[in-house]
Amino acid sequence: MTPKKVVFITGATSGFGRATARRFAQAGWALVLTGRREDRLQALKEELHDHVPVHCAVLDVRDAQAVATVVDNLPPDFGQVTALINNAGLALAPEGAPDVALEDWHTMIDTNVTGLVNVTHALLPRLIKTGAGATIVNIGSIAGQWPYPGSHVYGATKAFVQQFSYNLRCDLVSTGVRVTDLAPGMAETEFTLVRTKGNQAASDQLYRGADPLTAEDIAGQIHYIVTLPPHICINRLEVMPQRQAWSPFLVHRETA
Ligand code: NDP
Ligand code: 8X3
Repeated sequence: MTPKKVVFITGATSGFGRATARRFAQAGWALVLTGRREDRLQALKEELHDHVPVHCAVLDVRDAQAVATVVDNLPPDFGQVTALINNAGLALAPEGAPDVALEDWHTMIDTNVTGLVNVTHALLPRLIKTGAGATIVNIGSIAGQWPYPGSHVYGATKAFVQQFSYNLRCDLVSTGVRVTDLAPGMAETEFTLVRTKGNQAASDQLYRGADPLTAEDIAGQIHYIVTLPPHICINRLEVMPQRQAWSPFLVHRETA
């Protein structure tokens, strides 16, 4: 029997990551599911393991040693990774920069930049061994390209994701490994609940009437990117809900 292709997903306990696990399970891939919340990983494993092989690992991507240990200890059937979905991430502190706790800036950098780099570094040898058709999908954001008030360090971390993805492309061009910066716009997940530290009303208000993207929409885009013929690489894919668009430049006027 041909071994199943393996997808390694960070942040599989919620939102895009969980929907991506379900999408790849539908397509018959073996799943490596990681995240900090063990109960959610176990629930997802229960849901999917009758259909495809599932390996779960509790993992905080900020911890480079823990990342290396999880990767070093992948069971043999999950060892040859074809796709890495660098999805774990978060925004904090929607208020303006002067009012943000330094700790929140550090948490975003540690997760969205250091965490993504930790996982990429640990899995690169396995992806290169897989070669043609292997794919790294880094979840960036429209915030990495377009500034807006309250984005401060979050948007800056996603700008890092974009440039790191492009630079990786250059270094991996002879290996067959593809790299994509997938940059979603507004999508209804637990993202705003996390950003507002648990304010469900604020989250509901943001998405109300906006017909936002869903986690399943993004999972579908990830699956599309990863299953393209090996000679095609999407460098960056920016996806917004139809009802979201850019706004005019911000101008602060003195009052008379
Ligand atoms: P969710 O809050 O629903 O999911 C975030 C996931 O990241 C969770 O599974 C969480 O798992 C994981 N995570 C957070 N911190 C860590 C950590 N230190 N170590 C490991 N896992 C971690 O949000 P989304 O699904 O929306 O977000 C996924 C990605 O998409 C993020 O990178 C986000 O920046 C990006 N994005 C989101 C958009 C949106 O509008 N929703 C738009 C553009 C980009 P756990 O807490 O169990 O560790
Ligand atoms: C999340 C999308 O518009 O909140 O990355 O920055 S947005």
